[in-house]
Amino acid sequence: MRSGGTECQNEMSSHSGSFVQINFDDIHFFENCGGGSFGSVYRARWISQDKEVAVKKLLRIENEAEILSVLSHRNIIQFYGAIVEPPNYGIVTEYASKGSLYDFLSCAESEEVDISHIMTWATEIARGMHYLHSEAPVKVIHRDLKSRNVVITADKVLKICDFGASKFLTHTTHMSLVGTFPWMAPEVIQSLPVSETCDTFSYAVVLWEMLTREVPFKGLEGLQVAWLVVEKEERLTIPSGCPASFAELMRNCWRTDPKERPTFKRILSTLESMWNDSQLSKQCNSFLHNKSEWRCEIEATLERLKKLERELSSKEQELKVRERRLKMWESKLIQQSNSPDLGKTVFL
Ligand code: 7Z0
Repeated sequence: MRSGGTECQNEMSSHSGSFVQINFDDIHFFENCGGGSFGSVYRARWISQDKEVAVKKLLRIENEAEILSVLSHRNIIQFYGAIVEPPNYGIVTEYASKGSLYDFLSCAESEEVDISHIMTWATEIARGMHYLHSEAPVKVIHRDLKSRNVVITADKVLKICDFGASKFLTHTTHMSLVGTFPWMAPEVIQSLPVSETCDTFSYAVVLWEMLTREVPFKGLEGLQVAWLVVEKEERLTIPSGCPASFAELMRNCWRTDPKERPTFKRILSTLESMWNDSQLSKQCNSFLHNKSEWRCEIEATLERLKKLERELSSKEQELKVRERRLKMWESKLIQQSNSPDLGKTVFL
């Protein structure tokens, strides 16, 4: 299926044409999604199909698009087609009208979510990830799963976005990377080789966000988060009243050794057994309602970590002063050893 004219046959043929090609003129662009925090993604209208769509503008279309275009699952953003008209390139997908999960969770006016809602959403994200890892025609490791990359449709279904982004290398800018540290597994932060379970780590951060409605490592600087997670093996604070099954799931997902973290198949069966636990929903709803009791635990951790940072930077200052003093001694010693009279004198 091709929509619109065929003026660009030549350019299209270089992409062996297995995906729908959409004419640039057939798209009417509206605003940038999420005020630009979502990268160069726009809400738009696909005129000939009379459809609201999302379009990610790119500098070029990588060959990977061919592979990603065949992916289809209820919980991943649906690919519609690509714009391949140099210098205009773009990926066109379905548009989720309720915006990102991040914005939903941080918006005070958003409706309250009860535990069955959280369980449904946790299951949906896990299903989407299980599809990407194990059911799709190609294995896709997301590497950048976070609540900003999960969007909510009009009928409140969650869709995972940007799973192809690491292959397009569209958001390798320093800024976006820094904002992503709280979701990143230690091996991802360190640019070590990754496996599927780096997404497991990120998934549990999103689960923590849904349960606490807090911003992970709020107020800490990106590189400090990286250092805390890698060097100090710090993890987000699981409030004491958090139901044990959720706490255990998050702790397992945040293990330092990627091989010890559960796969999404395991996570799905864990969630399944949690659904069957009638005690859990009562426990959980009281946990969600008593936020005033446990919010302080998260805040106390943040204060402790900020203090750690201050101590560290004052230690750093002290070391710099000492280093400077040593350098002065060194140059004095060199001067002295170079002067013939005192060459053999030892100064203490
Ligand atoms: C706040 O942002 C949004 C938003 C973003 N609110 N509602 C939204 N609905 C949809 C989108 C989107 C998107 C989008 C995307 F996630 C897009 F327009 C293009 C690409 C991707 N993801 S991708 O690069 O990993 C991808 C590439 C291919 Br090829 C096929 C599918 C996905």
